[in-house]
Amino acid sequence: MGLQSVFRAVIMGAPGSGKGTVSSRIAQSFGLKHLSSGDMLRANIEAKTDLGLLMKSCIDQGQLVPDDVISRLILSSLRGLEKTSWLLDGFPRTVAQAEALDCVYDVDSVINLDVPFQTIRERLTSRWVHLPSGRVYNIDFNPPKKPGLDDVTGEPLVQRDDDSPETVSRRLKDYERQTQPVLEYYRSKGVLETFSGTETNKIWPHVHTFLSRKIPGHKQAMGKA
Ligand code: G5P
Ligand code: MG
Repeated sequence: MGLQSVFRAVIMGAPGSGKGTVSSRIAQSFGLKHLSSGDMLRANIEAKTDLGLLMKSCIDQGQLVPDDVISRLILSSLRGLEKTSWLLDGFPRTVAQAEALDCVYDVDSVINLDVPFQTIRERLTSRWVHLPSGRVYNIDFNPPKKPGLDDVTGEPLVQRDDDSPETVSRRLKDYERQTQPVLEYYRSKGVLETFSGTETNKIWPHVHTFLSRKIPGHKQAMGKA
């Protein structure tokens, strides 16, 4: 546990395992600041920043961006948040990134969403996103109120360029090769907590109970939970 009542967490899981969906529930229930590396990169692409222009083809093809680029982006966005509880989603994704984060912050808990790859393949083909906010929809699971439009702004939803079936396969392979070692890294530090299942609504209560116990000031908030 960090000093004072600051809580620092990471959410991990394969592409499409529900990190974004669960993160927004965590942010809402526990007030952690949610920082998604993918949302930040996509915002840079949308805004046509130098970084976005350089990284677009890499991301569209489902390849990881270089460790130093993403580590700098995330660590600089954490600057000034020393007294804020946060949740990192999508970072770290390689052992080198985990080590870069370790230089600056101790992580209190790592939540690992363990969802079968077949389930993931089905989900990602029916995902729609509102790029400016990162809000995520799914035609079967959480459809927008009006087809094709964001619930809050009414702006159009799009499909991510990296959600085509071939690109999803590549992302899943990269995940096995580059990101699973990060799970080992955190397991050996004793901070890894794995939640397995095929449905977010069934996984979520377990994550909620776990965090209720972990987060300072939330211990008794929900009774036994
Ligand atoms: P991202 O943006 O970090 P991924 O690939 O890690 O991308 P992604 O695709 O954003 O992860 P997620 O956040 O884990 O998936 O999942 P989600 O969006 O919440 O849920 C997926 C879909 O399933 C949604 O449509 C949701 O509504 C639906 N869903 C959720 N639960 C259920 C359920 O129970 N049932 C059903 N039916 N549906 C459900 O990274 C993108 C790229 O950025 C670069 C890389 O190029 C990466 O490929 N990048 C990095 N590169 C290097 N290092 C890093 N640290 C990087 N971070 C990003
Ligand atoms: Mg996501």
